[in-house]
Amino acid sequence: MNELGRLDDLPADYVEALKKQNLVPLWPSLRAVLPPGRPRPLTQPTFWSYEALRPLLLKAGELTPIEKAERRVLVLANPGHGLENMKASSAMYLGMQLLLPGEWAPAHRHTPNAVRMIVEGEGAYTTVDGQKCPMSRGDLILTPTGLWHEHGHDGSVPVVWLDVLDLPLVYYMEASYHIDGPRQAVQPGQGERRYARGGIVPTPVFERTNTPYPMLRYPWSEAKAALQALAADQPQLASVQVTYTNPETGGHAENILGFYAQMLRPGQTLRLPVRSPATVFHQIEGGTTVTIEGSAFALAEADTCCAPGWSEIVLANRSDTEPSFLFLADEAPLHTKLGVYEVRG
Ligand code: 1HN
Repeated sequence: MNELGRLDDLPADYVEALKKQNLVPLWPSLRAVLPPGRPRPLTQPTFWSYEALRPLLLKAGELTPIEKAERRVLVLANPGHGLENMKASSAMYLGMQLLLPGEWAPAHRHTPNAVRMIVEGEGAYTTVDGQKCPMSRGDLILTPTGLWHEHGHDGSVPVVWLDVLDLPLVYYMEASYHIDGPRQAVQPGQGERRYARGGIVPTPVFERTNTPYPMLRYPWSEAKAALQALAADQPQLASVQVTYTNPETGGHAENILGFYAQMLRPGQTLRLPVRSPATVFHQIEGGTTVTIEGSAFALAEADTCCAPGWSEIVLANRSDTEPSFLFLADEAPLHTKLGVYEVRG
C-alpha cells in the first residue's frame, strides 16, 4: 500500500481556493476513513463500577429534584468518544437512572429506542403505551421508538436501572427529538403474560396485537429459567445465551440494538467470536472477569463494561460453584440490517 499525498504537499493558495468553494481533497484523509484490514474504533474497553457510581447517583438524588432533571441519570460515557458526547459506543448510550419513592418522571415519547435493565429496588414501574410494567432486579422493559413512557414509584427504597438507548445513532442521523405528553391511562393486565410461554402465542383471530412491539416486559425470572433449562438440556453447549425477541416475529425485540442474557457455568471460560458490533456487558448475578483486548475487568453484581467492535473478548466465571448471569446489549441488528455485520472466528 503506497503512501498517499498529504494536505501540506499542496500549495497553500490551492488549498485556500478549494476551501472557498467548499471542496476538500479526498486523498489526504482516505486512509483515516478507510483504514486497512479492519476498522479502528474510537470506542475503548471501559468499565463502570456500580459500587463507585451508586453513592454519586444517590447524591444526585439529594442535589437535583426530579422536577429539575425529568430523568435523573448519570451517563456511562466512553472516554474514547469524549465524555461530553455521552456514548458508550458509536451507536449505544448507557445511563444509570435513579427514582426515589414517590417520585414521578413524566410521560414523553421520542425517536430513539430504549430499554431498561432493573438494577436495584422494588416498587417502581414504567408505564409504556398504557401498560404498567413493574420493575424488579434483572427485568428488561422496552420503550421502543415512538411509544409513550413514564416512570412512577410507589415503594419505599430507591430504585435504580440501567438505560440502554440507540441515541448516538439516532442523533447522528439528525432524527432525534421528543414530545411531552399527559399522564397515561393505565390499561388493565400486564401484557407480558400473553407471551409467557416460549413458542406458544395468542392466535391472531382471537387476539390481534396491532403493535410492532407486542411484548414490553421480560421478567428476569423467565429469562433465568430459560438459561437454566438450556444449560441443563445441552450440557455440551459452550455459549448458554438467549435473545430477547419479539414473540410475534421471532426477530430482535427492537430494531437497532440487540439484547441477550448469558449464563456461564461454574468455572466456565468462554472466548467470544470477534465480531463487528460493539457489545455491553452488565452483571445480573454472580461475578465474571471480562477480558477485552487484554484489559481484564472483574464484574461484580451491577457492574457494567463495554467492548468495541472487532475486539477479542473472553468471559470467565470467577466462581467454581455458582453460575454467572450477564445481560448483554449490542449493535448486531443494526449491523445486520445495514449489511456490515461480520464475524471472524
Ligand atoms: C429517556 O427518555 C429516559 O425515559 C432515560 O427514562 C434516558 C436518555 C436520553 C434521552 C432520553 C427515560 C434518556 C432518555
